Amino acid sequence: MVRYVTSNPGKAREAAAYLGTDVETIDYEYLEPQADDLEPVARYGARAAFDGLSGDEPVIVDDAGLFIEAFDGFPGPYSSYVEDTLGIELVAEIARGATDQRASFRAVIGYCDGSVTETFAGRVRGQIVAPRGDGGFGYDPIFEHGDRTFAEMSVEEKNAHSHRARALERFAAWYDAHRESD
Ligand code: ITT
Repeated sequence: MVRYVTSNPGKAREAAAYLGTDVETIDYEYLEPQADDLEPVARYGARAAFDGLSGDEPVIVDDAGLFIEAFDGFPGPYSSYVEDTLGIELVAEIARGATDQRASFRAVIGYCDGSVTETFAGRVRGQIVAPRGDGGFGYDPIFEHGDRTFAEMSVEEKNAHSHRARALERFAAWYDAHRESD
C-alpha cells in the first residue's frame, strides 16, 4: 500500500480513481520549499512527508502547476500562490490578451520509502480559455484540451489525458518493477 499525501481533495480524488485500492490518500501538509522547478519540490516533499508521518509504508506526493507559454511558463511552480492571489478568472483574462494561448499542466510525483527517493513527471498540452465547466478543481475551468476544459470532464475522462495520470502511470510502472526486484 502506498500513501498519497496531499491537502488537496481534488488531487486525492484523481489519484484514488487512477490507482484504485493500491493507494490510501492522506490529508497532510508537509513543508514545501519554493523553487523554479517542480522536481526538487516533489523530491523534497516526498522525504518530508515520509519523515513527518509515522509508519513504514512508502509515500508519494504530487507537485503540479500550470505553465503558460506566453508568460515563459509562469505561474508554473508558483501556481498555488497565483490562484490564491490573482484567481483563475484574472489569469485567463490576462493570458487571453496575449497572442499565444498555449499552456501545459505539469505534475511531478515524488516517491519516498525511507531509503529510495524517486520522481516521475507528466505533462499535458492545451490552451487557456474563458472559464467553462464546474467539475475538477484549481485551473481546470480555464484549461482546454481538445474541445473541452478539464472542468467539463469527469474524473475518469480527465485521468485519460492529464499530467497527473501520466506521472502516476510512470510511477506505477516503476513501482511494480521496483517491488519485484526487492
Ligand atoms: P498539496 O501540495 O497539498 O498536494 P496543492 O493544492 O498545494 O496541494 P500544488 O502545489 O501541486 O497542490 O498545486 C499548485 C496549484 O496548481 C494549485 O493552485 C492547484 O489548484 C493547481 N493544480 C494542480 N493540479 C491541478 C489540476 O490537475 N487541475 C487544475 N489545477 C491544478
